[in-house]
Formats: sequence, C-alpha cells, structure tokens
Amino acid sequence: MSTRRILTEDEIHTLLHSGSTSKQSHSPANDQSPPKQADSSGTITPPNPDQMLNIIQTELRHIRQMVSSRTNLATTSHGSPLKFKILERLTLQGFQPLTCEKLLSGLTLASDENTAWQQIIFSLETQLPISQDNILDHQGIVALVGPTGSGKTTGIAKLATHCLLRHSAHDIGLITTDYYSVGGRDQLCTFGRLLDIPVHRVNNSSDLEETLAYLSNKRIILIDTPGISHRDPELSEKLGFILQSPKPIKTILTLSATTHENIINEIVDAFNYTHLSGMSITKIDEAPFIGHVLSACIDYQLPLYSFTNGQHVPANFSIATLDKILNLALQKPLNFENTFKKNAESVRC
Ligand SMILES: Nc1nc2c(ncn2[C@@H]2O[C@H](COP(=O)(O)OP(=O)(O)OP(=O)(O)O)[C@@H](O)[C@H]2O)c(=O)[nH]1
Ligand SMILES: [Mg+2]
Repeated sequence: MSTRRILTEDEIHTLLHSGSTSKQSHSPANDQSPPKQADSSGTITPPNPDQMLNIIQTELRHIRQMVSSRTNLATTSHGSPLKFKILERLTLQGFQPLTCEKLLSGLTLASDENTAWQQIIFSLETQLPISQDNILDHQGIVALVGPTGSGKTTGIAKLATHCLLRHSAHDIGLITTDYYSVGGRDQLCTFGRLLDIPVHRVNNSSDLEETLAYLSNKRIILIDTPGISHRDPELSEKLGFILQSPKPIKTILTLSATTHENIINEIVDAFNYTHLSGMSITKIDEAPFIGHVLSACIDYQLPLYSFTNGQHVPANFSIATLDKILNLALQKPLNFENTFKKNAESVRC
C-alpha cells in the first residue's frame, strides 16, 4: 500500500520549479522508448505507424505538461501561500499538475483556505465530466476495454446484474471477445449461468456481426474484451473488431485507480484508438487516492460512467454522480483504511 505524506512548502516550491512530482526514476513504467516486440525467433520488430503516432502523442502531452507546470502553474501560485496550501491538498489527493493548474486558475481572491477550497470544489464540479447517460438504461451496445486485469469481466458481470434489477434477462445480451485467455471466457460464462443470460463467444469481426444480428432484439448488449497491454503493438489489431462493427459500439475505458499516475495518459492514448465514450474507474478500494484518474477524465474530457470499490458482485458498483465521486476523491486518504477493511470482509468472487 502506498501512502502520501503532506508536502512541505519547500517541496512544493521544488515541485513547481521542476514541473513534476519526485517520481522520475527510470523504471519500465517511465520508459517512453518505442515498444518493441520479439517474434518467436527473438527478432525485434520496429513499432508500426499507429504505435509511433501514439508514442509521439504521449511525448507531446508530457512535454506540454512539463512546460505548463514550469511556467503557468509556477506563475499562478508564485507568492501566494494560500495557493500553495491548496496545491498541497490537491497533490495529496493525486491530482496531476495540468489539472491542478486548471483548478487553481478558477481561484479568485479568497481570504482563507476554506473559502479557497470551496472554490476548488466548484471548479471540480464544473470541469469533471460525468456521463448524463445512465449506462444501466442505455439502449445499444457497450464494450468495456482496458489494460490487463483492470476489472473488465467483473465490471461486465456487475453491469449485467444491475441491468437485471431494472430489466428482464431477455433484454440483456452478453458477448465475450476474450479469445486470448480461457479463464477470461469461463469467468463470464459462469456469471452468465448465475444470471440466466447466455454468453456468446466471438472470435472475429464476422462472428461479431452475426452475433449482433442474432441479438438485435436485446435492449442492451454488453461486450467483454480481452485485457491488452497499452504497449502491445497489436492493440489496434486485437480491438479492431470494435471499429469494424456494423453497429455502433460505445467503448468505456475500465481503468484501475491503482494505475501509476505516470502511465495513465499513455493508456488513454492507446485505448482511444477505439474512440472512447468515457471511463469507468475500478479498484477504488485499493487506491490511496483517485485524483490521478479524475485528472485524466478532465484532461481528455472523458465522462465518468461508473466506479467500483471492491470485488463483490454486484454490490461494489456505483453509477457515477458528482456527489459520490467528489466525496471519494476528497475524502479518500482519510477513509482508505476503513473502506479497505470493510471490503476485505465482504464475499469475494
Ligand atoms: N479490490 C478490487 N478488486 C477488483 C475490483 N474489480 C475487479 N477486481 C478484481 O480484479 C481482478 C481482475 O478482475 P477481472 O474482472 O478479471 O479483470 P479483467 O480486466 O477482466 O482482466 P483480464 O481479462 O485478464 O484483462 C479480479 O480478482 C477481480 O475480482 C474492484 O473494484 N476492487
Ligand atoms: Mg477479463
């Protein structure tokens, strides 16, 4: 479990003038060199044009963030102890420099910290996009995409169970496209059996087209996708069926709140290949803060659909509302221990 201590004023000065947090050690997560893939003979193949574009976009974003935090944020906060305090609180909640800058820019003259903090909450309320489309009432096709182990299959099971509380089993279609892991398919099929909803296994674009035609009388069709590393050179190939589908598919990025802040933008850039409609945050119960994932929602203007805070199906699932998510975002470090203990006691699947 990682925890964050409160930064001192000097450290905040350093942060403002270095343009980043102190996590700049060279690690695989920070390594921005183009991904390479070795074939069975061990030969390294260079990245394809799609990947190169992703890498360039990510680099540009990082440069933008760096320049931004070195100039604008420093200028905005310079000489104002109150702004330092606010920046300190936002940083403690995981909010990223670019987002802090946006939020601080909404700060007008305030005499005390409480008034200033209320202004920041107001800025968050206006800048954080929350989906107006309740996914449980959505009519159409929804796919959860995201990195390996981010909670897609469990998320589909949670969604299906909550849909079942509003509609009948006949209204819901379930599809698994996870043809890479045997366990992944079986996992959804088990949930399907429990819910009495057949799970259709799809291997390629033409399978998907046929299955979607077969399920055309369903109100909502939920598609589970394979877990793919955001650095997988074949990501676009593996998720290509989404863009090739004859019917529109709403893709929601399933992102764990435990994801390292340095790679979130890279993940969003990679999965944006599927034209993301929004985001669902998972594993909030395991993370010390969620400001870093909310920063991505703000920076990419990706509406938040839902969040999960435990393994229990269907209990640990919520449709995102501003109140709920801000409460979690701003209270997280205080409530983390209790939430974790409570979830550890609940039934696991
Ligand atoms: N603590 C916690 N665990 C979760 C949450 N959501 C899912 N998990 C667990 O995370 C693990 C992975 O979840 P899956 O739903 O299999 O993730 P996935 O994205 O489908 O994984 P792949 O298909 O392998 O990419 C499982 O043990 C889940 O029970 C959550 O909100 N909190
Ligand atoms: Mg899965």
